Formats: sequence, C-alpha cells, structure tokens
Amino acid sequence: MTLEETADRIRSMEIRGAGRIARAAAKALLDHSQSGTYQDLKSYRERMMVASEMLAGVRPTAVSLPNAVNLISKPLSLVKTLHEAKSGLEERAEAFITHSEQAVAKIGEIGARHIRDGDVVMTHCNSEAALQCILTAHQQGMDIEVYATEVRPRNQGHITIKTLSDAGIKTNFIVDSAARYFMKEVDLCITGADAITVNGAVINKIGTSQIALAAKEARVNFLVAAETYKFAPRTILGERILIEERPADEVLAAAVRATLPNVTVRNPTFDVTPAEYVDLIITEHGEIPPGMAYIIIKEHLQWDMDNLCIDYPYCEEE
Ligand code: RUB
Repeated sequence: MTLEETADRIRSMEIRGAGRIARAAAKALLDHSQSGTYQDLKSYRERMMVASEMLAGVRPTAVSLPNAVNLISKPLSLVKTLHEAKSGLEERAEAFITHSEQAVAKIGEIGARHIRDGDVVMTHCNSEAALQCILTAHQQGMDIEVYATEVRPRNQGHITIKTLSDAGIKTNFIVDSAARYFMKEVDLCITGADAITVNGAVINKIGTSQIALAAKEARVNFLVAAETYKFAPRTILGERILIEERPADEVLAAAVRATLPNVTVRNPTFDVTPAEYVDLIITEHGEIPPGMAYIIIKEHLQWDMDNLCIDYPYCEEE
C-alpha cells in the first residue's frame, strides 16, 4: 500500500481506532522509506518529512498519529549519514508497531484485574485496548456480560459486538441513548482514548462523556484503556485537542437535508471527558489516576517543556 493509500484509508475510516491508525502510519513510513531510492541524506530527509507531515494531519483528534510520526521521524534531524537516517527510521517504525501490539496485550492483562467473575461491563465505540481488557478477563475464565453501544453515526459498535460474540461473550447491543437507562445494571465501564491531555481529560468517541457522567451518577467505576502514545504532549503548552467534525452525510442524507433548509447537521466525532469522571487510566506501564498524565508525557513520551518544539511534530532541532 502506498503512503497516499494509507492516508486515504485513515481519512475514510477504513483504518480507524487510534492504535490501528498509529500502527498504519508507522507501517506507511516504513514502506515509504524502503520503496524509494535516495542520492543523499538531504533528499531522504525531505521525502520522509513531507510524508510525515502529510500523514500526521490526516485525522486531527487521534494524537496517536502525530505521536507515532514524531517518534519515528523526529530523530532524522539529528543524524549525519543517509544510512544512519534510513536504517534508524525503519528500526523505529518496526519498533513502534511491535511496542504498540505488546502495549495492547499488557493493557489487557492489567485491565482484566479490574473485572470480577459475574461482572457486567459497558463499553463504547470500538477500542482494541478496552476490548482487550474484556477479552483477557474472559480468557481467564471470568463470566462477563457486556453492554455495547451502537455508536452513531458510523456504527463502530457493530465491530465491537462481532468481536465479543465471536469470543463467546454474552453481549447486549444498545442504542447510544440507552446508556444511562442500563447503567444501574453495570459494574464497570471501560473505553479507549484518542487523546489524553496533561490535566487527565480523555478525548474519545462522541458520547463517551455522557456515559462517564451516567457512571459517576450511578457510582460505577469508569476506566480508560490507553497506550502511552495516546497522551498529548503539546497540551503542556496549552494547546487544545482539535475535535474532528465529520461530514453531514454521515448523519443525514443530502436529499433529506435539502428539504430542511433551516437545519444544520453537526457531527463532532469525539468529546472530552473531564478527569474527575475518570477513575483510572490503564497504560502499558501500569495504571494511573488521570491527574498523573503529566508524568506519562514526561517519562514515557520523552518530551517535556525543554524539548517540545513549537512546529511539532517534524521540526528540526534548535
Ligand atoms: C475510535 C475511538 C476509539 C479510540 C481508541 O474512533 O474513539 O475508542 O480510538 O481505540 P474512530 P483503540 O472510529 O472515529 O476512529 O483502543 O483501538 O486505539
């Protein structure tokens, strides 16, 4: 698959979910590097920087995407030879993919410890990290029942219920607006994240914050399963996470909209759940209260105020 094809598939949501998006970007950079012929370090760097810049902006909210691109491409500005640049980038891309897969498995092991035999778990959207917690607990012999939401307008809930059903997990499929109605039957909520800010706010699929609110009201624990590359370094600088707003067609057909001249369709893809609604964030390095997000950014993304450069993610070192 070419770089442009990967970008198109991410844009159209054929490849979706923050972790999968990040791995697809890493693979695209790896393939792009391997598929070219280069005269010198400058031409290699330029080709990879253009590719990095293009990929990183394809979906604006999932910070896993620029984080992956940054981790893979940023060190290019430090190397002195073409060989060093190319082999280094390809090694980092492969390492990112391996790390990401291992991280999801590790999160599953940690998250499963929160699930007891007989528990009813609610999840929203289709998060491989959140599902891994449920699947791991099930594999460990826990008898679990799940409430999975539909996830309008793109129906990611259909992917979730297929995975759960294939695993043999008893699953209730509900419309998004039924989440509060069923919360009284739920022991635990687990979702994924597209981005986590320095103050521990979680950005995830639209509707997540309503579920967190209902969970808080019902005193049900709300856990977030997220690899460390979902944390957003630039929120340290006060930068806000851009919430992607997708086309109106996803919600209401153009022909119907044409009959409703006074109606505007709004289609935000993600929302923000404040830290006070999140009990724990489960990462591959262990679970943390959301208030410790800064530590993850500083220690595991190797970024702090001193090396955050303004033109992130592909800026040259000062
Ligand atoms: C996907 C979504 C998922 C997170 C985490 O939204 O909100 O909960 O990306 O997923 P979309 P994962 O379908 O719009 O990409 O744990 O798989 O990274």
